Amino acid sequence: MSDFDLVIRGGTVVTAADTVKADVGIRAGRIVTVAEKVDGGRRRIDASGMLIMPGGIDSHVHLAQPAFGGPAMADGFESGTRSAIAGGNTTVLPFALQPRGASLRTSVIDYHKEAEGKCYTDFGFHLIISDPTPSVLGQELPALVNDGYTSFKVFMTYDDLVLNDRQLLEVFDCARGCRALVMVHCEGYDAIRFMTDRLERAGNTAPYYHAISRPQSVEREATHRAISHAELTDVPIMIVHVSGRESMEQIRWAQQKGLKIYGETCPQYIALTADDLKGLNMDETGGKYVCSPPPRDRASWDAIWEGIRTGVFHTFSSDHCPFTYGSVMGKLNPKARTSFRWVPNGIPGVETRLQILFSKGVVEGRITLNEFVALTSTNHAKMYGLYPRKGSIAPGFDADIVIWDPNRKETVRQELMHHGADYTPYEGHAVTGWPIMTILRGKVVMEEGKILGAPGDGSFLKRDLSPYAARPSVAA
Ligand code: DUC
Ligand code: ZN
Ligand code: ZN
Repeated sequence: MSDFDLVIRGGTVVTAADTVKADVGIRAGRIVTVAEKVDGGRRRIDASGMLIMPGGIDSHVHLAQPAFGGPAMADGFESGTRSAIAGGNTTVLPFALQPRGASLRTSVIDYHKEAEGKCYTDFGFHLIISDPTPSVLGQELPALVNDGYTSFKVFMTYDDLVLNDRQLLEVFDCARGCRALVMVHCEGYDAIRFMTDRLERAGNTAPYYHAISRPQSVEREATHRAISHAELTDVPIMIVHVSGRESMEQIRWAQQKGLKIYGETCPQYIALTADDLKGLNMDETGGKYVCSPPPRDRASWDAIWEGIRTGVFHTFSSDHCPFTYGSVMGKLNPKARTSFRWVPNGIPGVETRLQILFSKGVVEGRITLNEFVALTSTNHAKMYGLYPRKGSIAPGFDADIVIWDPNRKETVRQELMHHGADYTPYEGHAVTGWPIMTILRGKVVMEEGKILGAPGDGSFLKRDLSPYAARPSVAA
């Protein structure tokens, strides 16, 4: 008679710290034991030759976000989290967005209604603050942080979202007081508008010019400005979706000065380039790759790897932000055909994040297995207040596990995907390493690409304060 619900046998357990041959015993959704040999188990899984890793935590995904009159996102909570488990993830953190003029609390309540009963993964919410009124900063935000929404994102570009410098400073100052972690989208609004207007006047409207309209200098300037504001207000910030050397070096410079500046990067910055935006022949197929910041060039891939290997970046997220390509409701909407300005920004990626990093990172010898786990799971849990519940394989942690075949060779293809988009920007990319089973709190929810979980399996995660956010000052 066994007292384990599930035992995973014969595999190699990989955490951010260790790589050991061990069995894992699971009871009531939690890991109970990790030992050389675990007997029994109502269900046993033979993981010989496989890696047993913490389920992926993707701390940067966009699902069911308001469209502001533009095309709707291709993924709501159901298809987005289905895609996530197919890609070996067990937790996602999407964004509850406050439209201007709306209450932050109401935006969160509405977002919960969207998610209710639909999620295949566990999930928490970051907030997006677009309207930092005195009541938002004075009451709503601190109350929401207290309720487990302990991080939020602000934007330095986009008509509907951009905050000016004074607003950024007020928001950072508020984050310091309520100990929230701030994520910053660093691209300069005025520079992008100037470039966009100029390109359009010259008739350069193809999707490729999206990349020309927001070069690395625009990202670097905004990154530096965000860092300076963080220094002035003495608050830690996370610079998200860093695309290349210029911004990476700003973050490194700040870290070397002793500032608490954290960095995130994404698959598109090690696997795509601006040339992908040219499409087949400087045509609209380039719209498939339009995201912000845009993919750069191969030298930028090297810079991103330098940042990953030297610890400038703490998290590797997908920035999953999917739109359909072939329908008039997505990347090819009638307005988008007139200029890159109107092509919705964002690409799908939650299902291919782990494979791309594993392949280019572990298989090609740039990072260790343990660094892979840190970058895709553990650091996300630590950064966003989910540790020690999520993000490792040890007694007491939720039994969120991906069983990974390190030798499986696949070619990424749309027909393998479970997302709501009608394409993957990684079509044709050859990878080595593939998730063969995803386990959410002890339940097998994906096996060999087959979805066994159900919408509603996923629970909302009220998150702790991030240990990386502002700390209370120590009395002298
Ligand atoms: N920023 C994101 O974080 N995601 C998609 C588009 C964007 O600008
Ligand atoms: Zn962003
Ligand atoms: Zn994003």
